[in-house]
Amino acid sequence: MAERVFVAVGTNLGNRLGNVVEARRRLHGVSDLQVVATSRLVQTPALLLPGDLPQPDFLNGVFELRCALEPVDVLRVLLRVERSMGRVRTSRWAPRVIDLDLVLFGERVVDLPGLQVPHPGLASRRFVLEPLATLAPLVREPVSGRTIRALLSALPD
Ligand code: A4P
Ligand code: MG
Repeated sequence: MAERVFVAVGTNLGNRLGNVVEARRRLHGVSDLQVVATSRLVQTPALLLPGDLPQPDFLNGVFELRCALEPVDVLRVLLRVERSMGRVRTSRWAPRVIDLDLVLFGERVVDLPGLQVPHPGLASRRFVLEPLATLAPLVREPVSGRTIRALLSALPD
């Protein structure tokens, strides 16, 4: 069976709901790739780096993909969709029209200079775990071996 692939989406500029819908449409239009599910979306205050200026709230969610692509090819697709939607990279954690992160690719572990899977922030981010748990509570994060539901319940309030 094809591996279950999960992509986190985040947006805090412009029409945020429209951005999520448009990202889904563009991803689904890529050959050898389907978006098979979209999580519940959550509005969350921006997690900032120390010293950052305030930012608008995020709309966050997770897409589930089925694809016949390798993880690096999925990342390339995500970066292309971000660019095509007008994402401009300025500083780290700057406000963004669209951010697409590859959070899980089945139980594969990838550690390359430009790609870490599972996404390093996964286990600590409620704004990813909560939507992901609506699609895949019993899927395991392969490094810790813990389920998404367990990671979510382990988060501090
Ligand atoms: N990269 C490596 N691994 C991955 C992966 N698994 N998925 C590389 C996607 N990209 C990956 O990302 C920088 C580089 O990471 C990519 O070029 C890719 O080669 P970026 O999107 O340009 O930079 P970034 O997003 O500003 O930084 P970073 O560290 O990826 O931040 P995050 O984790 O994306 O967090 N607050 C709320 N409430 N909601 C949010 O969604 N997001 C962020 C950014 C901060 N605060 C937030 C949210
Ligand atoms: Mg990113």
